[in-house]
Amino acid sequence: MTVLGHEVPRAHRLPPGQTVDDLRRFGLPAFAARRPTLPAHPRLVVRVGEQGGDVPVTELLRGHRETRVGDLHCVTTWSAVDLWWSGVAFRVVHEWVHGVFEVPAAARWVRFRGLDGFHCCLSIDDAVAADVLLADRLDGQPLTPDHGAPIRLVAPAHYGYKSVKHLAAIDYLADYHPGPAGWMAHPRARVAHEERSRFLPGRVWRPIWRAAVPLVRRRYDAHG
Ligand SMILES: Nc1nc2c(c(=O)[nH]1)N[C@H]1C(S)=C(S)[C@@H](COP(=O)(O)O)O[C@H]1N2
Ligand SMILES: [Mo]
Repeated sequence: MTVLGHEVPRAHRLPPGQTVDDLRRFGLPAFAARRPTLPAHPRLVVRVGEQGGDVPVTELLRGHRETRVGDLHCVTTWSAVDLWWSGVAFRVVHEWVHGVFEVPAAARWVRFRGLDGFHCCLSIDDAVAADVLLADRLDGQPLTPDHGAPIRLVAPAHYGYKSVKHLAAIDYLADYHPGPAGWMAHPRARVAHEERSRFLPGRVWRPIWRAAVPLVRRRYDAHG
């Protein structure tokens, strides 16, 4: 990015409390050992109350592919920047769901579930933002198992735990469900507002989460 002809250093565009690092496989420590068996072709199941079925995700990817640059901001204060994700906007999937099922007005949350059992909710309002993608490619290559193959959610305006890897199912729900991240996850988790976790202000969480990084890295390195 240039402003008045001067290149703005990347770090100056980071959200509060973040520093740049490389993209490496990461997540909750309990999920480091969970390497799900991956299907060759993505399958995405949707549930809306008692209704449900398969989302034609391969067709939607074919017809609505877009490529966007987006950063991944982990709550533990590292950010991987300038990642080129390619996939279909969640809002395209959301419109397809509305065309096929009766979605009650009370369903204000969508839960994203991964093949490893991890899951997390976004409010519908946050999920339909233009930059929320179901991505199957990163930097021009098919997603690797490390980074969420066959498809993952990418929600760059929210902390990394919302960007669920190995996406298998989406559920329309009336209530927020914290999932395995529990109190560590914030219902909205907007990086611009530093909504890292519940109970304490984001800046208070910074050193606490930063101190956890070496331990989590060791767990993930042990499961290559
Ligand atoms: N299925 C699944 N998705 C997940 C996680 C996980 O453990 N399982 N961890 C989350 C967290 S906390 C982060 S920071 C990012 C890390 O993405 P990466 O492994 O591509 O670096 O994935 C998120 N999505
Ligand atoms: Mo994270």
